[in-house]
This record gives sequence, C-alpha cells and structure tokens, in this order.
Amino acid sequence: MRADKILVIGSEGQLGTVLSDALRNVYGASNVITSDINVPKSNYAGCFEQLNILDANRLFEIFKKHKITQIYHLAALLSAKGEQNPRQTWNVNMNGLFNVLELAREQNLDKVYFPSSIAVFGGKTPRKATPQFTVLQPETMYGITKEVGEQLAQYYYTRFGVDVRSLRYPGLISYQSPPGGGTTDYAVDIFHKAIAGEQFECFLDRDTRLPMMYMPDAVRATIELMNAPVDKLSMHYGYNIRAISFSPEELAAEIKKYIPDFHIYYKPDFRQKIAESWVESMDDSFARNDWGWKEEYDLSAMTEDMIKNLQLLRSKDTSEYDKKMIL
Ligand code: AKB
Repeated sequence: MRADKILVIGSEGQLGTVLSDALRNVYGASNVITSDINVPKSNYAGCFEQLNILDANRLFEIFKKHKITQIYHLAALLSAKGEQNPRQTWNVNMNGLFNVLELAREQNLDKVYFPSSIAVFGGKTPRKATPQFTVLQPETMYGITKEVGEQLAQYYYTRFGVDVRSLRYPGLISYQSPPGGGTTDYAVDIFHKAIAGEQFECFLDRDTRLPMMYMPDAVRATIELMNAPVDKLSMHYGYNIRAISFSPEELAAEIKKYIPDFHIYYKPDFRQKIAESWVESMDDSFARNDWGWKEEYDLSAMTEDMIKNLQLLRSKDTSEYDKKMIL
C-alpha cells in the first residue's frame, strides 16, 4: 500500500477551505496539497500550488512533484454564476473534470472525488423524497455539467476502473468561508446580515423550500464516502444525501430566536426560477445503507452553531472578518 497523498483542487472555495482543513487533520498537513486558481486570502502555512484546472500540463506537473494518489476535484462554477456565462461554465466544469479523470486513468490514481449537486434535478423530477434513480433533466448549465459529470464518473469506473466517488450536495452552510455564486447562497448571507444587525433582502421567495446541509456534516459525509470500502458502493456517480430542508421564512424564524429584531424581506430574482426547478428533499437510502450516512445537524442545531461562531469571529477581528466574509 502506498501512502495517501491528497490534492484538493478548488481549495479556496466554500467547501474547499473547510474540507482541506479536515483532510489535514486526518492525513497530516504534509500529505495534503491544496490548489486553486486564486492564491489563499489568509496567511497560510500548508503546501499550496496555483492551478487553473484547464491546464492539464500544470496538473500533471503538480501530480509528479507531490506523488499524488487521490484528488478531490472541487473547482466549478455554480448555478447562478453559471447562468451568466454558460459557455465558460461548460468549459471549466466539463474540461476541468475531464483533465482530472484522464490524469487518474493514465497515472493510476487510487481515488477521485467529484462533487455533484441537487442541481442535477429539474422541473420534471419528483419534488419530495426524490428517489436516487429518477428523471433528471436539469435546467441550468451548472446542473447539466453535474449530470454529465456523474455519467463520466460512472463511465471511468466501469470502463477504466478509476475509483470516482460523488455526492449530490444540497446547499451548504458554513461560517468559515463565503459561498460563491450559487442559488442556495442566501442561506449563508442571511446569517452575516443578521449578526451585523442589518435587514436582509432575500432573492428567493419566503416559502421556497430547498435541501440544505451544515458544513461539518458535508465534510464528514465526503470523507466517510471516500473511506468506504469500494465493494460496499452501489454506484460511482452522485449519491443522494439528505440533512435538512427549509424555506427562507423558516430559517429567518429560527434566527429570530437569537436576534429578535432581525428583519427579512423578499425580492425574488432570476434565482427563484432555478430554485423552483430543484427539489425539496431527497431519499438517500443508498447512502444510509451503503456506507452508513447519518446527519448530525438539524435546523436549530445549525442555526445555534452558525450564530455562535460568526459572533466569535466578528468579535475577534472585525476588519479581518470583513475581508474574508463580505462578498
Ligand atoms: C448552488 O446553489 O449552485 C450550489 C448547489 C446547490 O450546488 N450551492
């Protein structure tokens, strides 16, 4: 058995920031190489390589230099940003994944992680307890790239034996890093406004219920899936995975328990249509049965933890907080 040497691509994003820290805790800092098109914002001691994922030669160079055995490929344009530039979204999301899968095939990597999303679903998908195998027909370019990405992942496994693993993430909520260009971003932005004592203009309607997950659950799910024995896995494309579902109105009511003066108002924009094409909740029995998935955070536990941590961060250093968190 060779030692695990992990490359995280897209380490400066919302998930990448927190997942890279968790991976360093599990595998040791010297065994986790982070990479991103953007250089790290904060003072950062670990090993970082700048990488545009469309540059396959540079990817190969990093692979060789660090003797990489596993890749977590997180770099992608999300749903809302993706609609503003569908061509670039196709290019980055598809060709980036293709470069990673080709490297994995040619260099015999042990494992690849590819994040899928609830964006693979579309208006014809059953909205509640959405089954694993169902009509997809996504309605955004981001969703299309995730659906095709899932097919590619499964293809590289069955055709070439590349062990690709994937989760269909719901909206992810975290205090450590801001999201960047998704339809579920409101569920993070709302906390920043609430703790700053400001009112929040919500770009989704009050009763738009979507699946969501708190970051510690998302990170644990990812690492658990990657460490599950391969013979337990029913599939090598996106597992449905469930934690919480709520609407903006329900989230605001929860926040008001801690910040009673908090005020939300609704001004839906183009992201409303995207949200309406997604689902409310998923049936994730494959994830539960295959590798024992179980969420820890419900709406109230997540809200309490978010507010506690954001207040702590803000009280430590307001200018550093603003630099990192305000989009
Ligand atoms: C988005 O809103 O685009 C993402 C996602 C659900 O994949 N957070």
